[in-house]
Amino acid sequence: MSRKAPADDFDPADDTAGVGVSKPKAWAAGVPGVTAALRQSYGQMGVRRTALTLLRVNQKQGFDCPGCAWPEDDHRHLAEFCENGAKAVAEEATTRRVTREFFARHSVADLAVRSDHWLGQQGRLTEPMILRAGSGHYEPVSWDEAFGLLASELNALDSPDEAVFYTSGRTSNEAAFAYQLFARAFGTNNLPDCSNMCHESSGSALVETIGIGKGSVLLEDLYQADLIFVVGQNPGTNHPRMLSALERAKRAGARIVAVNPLPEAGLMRFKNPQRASGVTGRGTGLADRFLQIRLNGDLALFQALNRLLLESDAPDALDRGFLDAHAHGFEAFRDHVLGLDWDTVLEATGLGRDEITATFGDVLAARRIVVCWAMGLTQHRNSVPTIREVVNFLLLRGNIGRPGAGVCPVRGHSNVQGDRTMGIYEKPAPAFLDALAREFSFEPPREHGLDTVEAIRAMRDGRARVFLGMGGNFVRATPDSAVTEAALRRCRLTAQVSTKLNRSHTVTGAQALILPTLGRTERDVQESGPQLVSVEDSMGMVHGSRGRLAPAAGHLLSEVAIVCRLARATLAGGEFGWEAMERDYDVIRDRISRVVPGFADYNVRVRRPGGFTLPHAPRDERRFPTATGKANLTVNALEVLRVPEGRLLLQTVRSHDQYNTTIYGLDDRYRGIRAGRRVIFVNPLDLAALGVADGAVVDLVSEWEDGVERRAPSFRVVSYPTARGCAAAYFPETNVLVPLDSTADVSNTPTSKSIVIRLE
Ligand SMILES: Nc1nc2c(c(=O)[nH]1)N[C@H]1C(S)=C(S)[C@@H](COP(=O)(O)OP(=O)(O)OC[C@H]3O[C@@H](n4cnc5c(=O)[nH]c(N)nc54)[C@H](O)[C@@H]3O)O[C@H]1N2
Ligand SMILES: Nc1nc2c(c(=O)[nH]1)N[C@H]1C(S)=C(S)[C@@H](COP(=O)(O)OP(=O)(O)OC[C@H]3O[C@@H](n4cnc5c(=O)[nH]c(N)nc54)[C@H](O)[C@@H]3O)O[C@H]1N2
Ligand SMILES: [Mo]
Repeated sequence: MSRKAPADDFDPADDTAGVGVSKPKAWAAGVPGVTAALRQSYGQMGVRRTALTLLRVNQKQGFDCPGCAWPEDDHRHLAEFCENGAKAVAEEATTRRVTREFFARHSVADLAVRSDHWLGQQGRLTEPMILRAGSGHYEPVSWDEAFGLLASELNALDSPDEAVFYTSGRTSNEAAFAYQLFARAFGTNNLPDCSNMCHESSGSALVETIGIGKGSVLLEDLYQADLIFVVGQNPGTNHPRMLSALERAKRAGARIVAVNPLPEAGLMRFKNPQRASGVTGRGTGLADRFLQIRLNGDLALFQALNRLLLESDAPDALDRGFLDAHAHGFEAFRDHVLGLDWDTVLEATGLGRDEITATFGDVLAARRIVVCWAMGLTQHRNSVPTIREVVNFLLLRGNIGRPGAGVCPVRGHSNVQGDRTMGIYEKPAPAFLDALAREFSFEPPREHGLDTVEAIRAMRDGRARVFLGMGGNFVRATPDSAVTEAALRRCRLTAQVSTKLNRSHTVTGAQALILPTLGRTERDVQESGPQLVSVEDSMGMVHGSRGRLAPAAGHLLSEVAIVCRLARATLAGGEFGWEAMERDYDVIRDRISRVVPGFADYNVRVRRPGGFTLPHAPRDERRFPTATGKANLTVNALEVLRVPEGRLLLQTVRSHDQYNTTIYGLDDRYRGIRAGRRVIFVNPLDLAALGVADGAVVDLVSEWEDGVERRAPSFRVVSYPTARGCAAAYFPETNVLVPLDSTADVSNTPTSKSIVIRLE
């Protein structure tokens, strides 16, 4: 075994040899969840601030939790937050500060070798900072000079398409709308976002099949469902409040089928901390059936269920009335699926035929079915066909557009769905651009812009030279870390609008800017008074969010103010009214209400308790605004992802102590990991076959068709009950292994859940 020097992002505390490993937990949440959250919060913000802050999360007069996009229930508990929501809030509401003295002490070169964990732990950014060309340190800069530099670099480009305007998914509707308007007024649709790496595959598949790229269920539908599939998702860690909804659905009679290579604790058993029995009792067994599928086996599974439905002689196996009235493409779909080969299905899924038949029994017994999914379905080469097959499955029994049934892609970032609704999209619809043109009397660019992967290529090749990040951590969230870092370094200027320090501030262009901004928990006061912002959750509900805490520092500007001032510095003329928008966000909402369908009376409705629900044609009226005018059944070729001898298929996942690239701590409690992140979970039978011992330290080497060897050094092997052949390790440490060009067909999402690797 060859040993490599540690990667430059090593956390001194994250010593591979010092990792603690114990048995994975069989249940999630409950008291340890709450105490873990409070401990973290007290450490970051003290006891009094913790109480004041956490009581405001997701309350009707409070702020939207920056944790995830799971919707709030109408009957809110006093403490409508979860362990990981509390950690997200504590991370933002921390009392620690990154000051100009900090940057004087730490050179950029010094910061560049710190771990993600260390960088995040330094606290909130407090004033705008500049890294001048040739300098090794960030130094303070006035807002005016910062905007002036960005404006002059933008205006010096040969074409507006040499600028990249990235967005992460925490940005409010108001800021997102202003930001896309600025990019388009400047002259480009280069608006990549985190969604390109996240649910883009869901959007692509859903737009084609049902005519709208959003989920079709509301919380009430879950409570009325007979059967709920949770596929490729780890809600115990990533959407903890979803567990309460699943528990309630179960009490109302739903069966739950979990489809996952890992027996995730939250799916197996859940103790609700907000009910007495959750503190003392055994909790609720959530999944009635657990299908331990192989990575990438889901297309085969759903196609097999579809074949069983087509062959069934149960009189109501298919909803003929629905198919005749609303579906297109039945014959071609049927002919394709009837040719499905069972051996291929069993190979791809790793499941027994009896398991699939038994699941089919659940399906036949259920009138109303919901399928929920997240990254386990979206980050593979064939993600779009897989999700299309899920839609086929639901359409066959008329499970879209009626209560208790539908598609439920569970979104990640708390406003990632809203940002897209507001026009953060590199491929805007012509109707959206027409409306924008009318409202603001200008000609927006029509050519499609760059998505995330294309933006990296453009910077790598010198075709894009100024990068602006509205939130997020571009350098760390993206694939092929070495390539991406080199790409960013080629830029003339990289600028980040951020709340916290992260790696993207340390891997810079010739010049760099840090533009510190308010977080969701903070008061946003402009000339007209305190402002309200709004967000859209995973189920298309829009509601207001008001921060209550004093801003982390006096110099912070809101994201809206940053965009409006940058626009005024950059653009000559135009009828945009940036000053009015910055002064009063009601002005932005008025303009949104005239551009984006579904937002009429925005300012009135956003102030109603609970907000309002956006229209969704398939859900509301069984209308499918697709190219055919109907719901499209699709033909999806099944190809088994075969891994060569001696290799494993690796998925990159989140631990319980992280929020994407923000590392809260080094534990992953449910999976039994303490004090370390450089671990790889492998099935014991695979370890035996590979001749690698549990506890061994190995390098992970990815193998891809381009022949380039990508290596992530020093991971401790953990024998773990994952599906055969399917390993798991945490991102972002493993992003270095994901080839830039290995992306999903159609959606161009990096294949972060299926990377062929060998252990060395
Ligand atoms: N606390 C916390 N909350 C978060 C986040 C966070 O980092 N921390 N991130 C937010 C964001 S942006 C997002 S997108 C969501 C992500 O939420 P998740 O999608 O739950 O996140 P992952 O950790 O990527 O987990 C993927 C899950 O899919 C399974 N899986 C992987 N490949 C396959 C497959 O081929 N088939 C099947 N059936 N299953 C598979 C994995 O075993 C794992 O359980 O969470 C959001 N919420
Ligand atoms: N290998 C692998 N890679 C992945 C994934 C995977 O599963 N595997 N998942 C992908 C997914 S699903 C996603 S969504 C992306 C995430 O990609 P990003 O959204 O780019 O990354 P985050 O880590 O969520 O961004 C964290 C940073 O956002 C800033 N921030 C936090 N709150 C605010 C705010 O209110 N305003 C502003 N302006 N900044 C703020 C902070 O500075 C913080 O450091 O990563 C993707 N990358
Ligand atoms: Mo995401």
